[in-house]
Amino acid sequence: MMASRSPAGAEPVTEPRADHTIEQEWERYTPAEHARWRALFSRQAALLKQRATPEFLAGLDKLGVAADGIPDFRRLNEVLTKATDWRIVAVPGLVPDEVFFEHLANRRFVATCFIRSAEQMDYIAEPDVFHDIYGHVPMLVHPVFADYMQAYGKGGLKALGLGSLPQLARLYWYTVEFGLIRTAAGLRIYGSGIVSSKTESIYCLEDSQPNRIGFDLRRIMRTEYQIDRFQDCYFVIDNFEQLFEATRPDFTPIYRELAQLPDIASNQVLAGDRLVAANPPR
Ligand code: HBI
Ligand code: FE
Repeated sequence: MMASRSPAGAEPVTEPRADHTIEQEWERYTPAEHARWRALFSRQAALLKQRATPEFLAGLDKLGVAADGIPDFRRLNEVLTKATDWRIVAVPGLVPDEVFFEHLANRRFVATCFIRSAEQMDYIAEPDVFHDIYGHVPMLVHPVFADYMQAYGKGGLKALGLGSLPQLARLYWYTVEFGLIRTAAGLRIYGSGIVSSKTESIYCLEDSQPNRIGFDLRRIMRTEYQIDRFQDCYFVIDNFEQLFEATRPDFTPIYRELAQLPDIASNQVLAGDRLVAANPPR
C-alpha cells in the first residue's frame, strides 16, 4: 500500500519522532499536488498585492516562496534561519497544544506537509501546507513578528499551567490567524488564515458586515470566535511593535482579572471599542 501524507489515516514513510516531527519528503509530491499549489498561489498573488501588508509580501519574496510548486522546507530554512533564526519543522497534522507551544518557544514553526484536495481549494478546516507555509512563514521573516511568535509559544506553555489557554488562544486567533493592520494606504492583512483564503481576503477588508476593532489585549481575550465561517470581527493593530509590547507583561494577573468578566460574543460592539472603517471595495 502507498504511504500517504493525507491527514486522515496519515501514514508517512517515517514514523513521527518524539517531538511529533517527520520528514517533509519533498521528492514525493506528485505533479498534481504541485499544480494545486500553483493554482492556490496564483490566485492569492493577484488578490494580495493590494491587500496584504507589505511585510508579508516582502517575506514571501525573500523566502522565494513562488508559484512553481510546494516549497522544499530545507531551502526555506536556509533563508529563514539567517533572517530571524526560526526554522520550519514538518508534522503530520495538528499536534497537541503542549507540543505546538514547545516548538514555538524554541523558534520552530510546525508545518503540515500535505496539500488540500482539488475539492478543498476554497475551504479546508484543518491546516495544510499552503496555509502553514504560504500563510504563516512569510511573517516569520519579520524580526518583531518573529519575536512575538516565540513569546506566544512561551505564553502558551504558561497558560496551559494556569488553565487560561482559551483566553490566550483567542489572542493567537485574532492576531496571528486573522489580524489586520492599519497602513498609510489603508487596512491591510497580516493574518495567515486570511492570506491563505481567497474569499476572506476580500471580505475582511471590504465587506460592510464584520466589525473592525482597534487592538485591545483584554477585549480580544474575552471575545469568542468561529472556526467554520468568516469572522464576525477583526482586530486592527497599528504596527507590529504594538503587538509585541502587548505580550511583554506577565498575563497571570490579566487572566485573573478576566475570569471575573463575561465573554463577549463575536458580533458584539462595546462602548469602548475603537471601530475602524472598511476599505472601499475595488
Ligand atoms: N498543530 N500543526 C499544528 N498547527 C497549529 O496551528 C496548531 C497545532 N496544535 C495546537 C494549535 N495549533 C492551537 O490549538 C493552539 O494555537 C492553541
Ligand atoms: Fe494557522
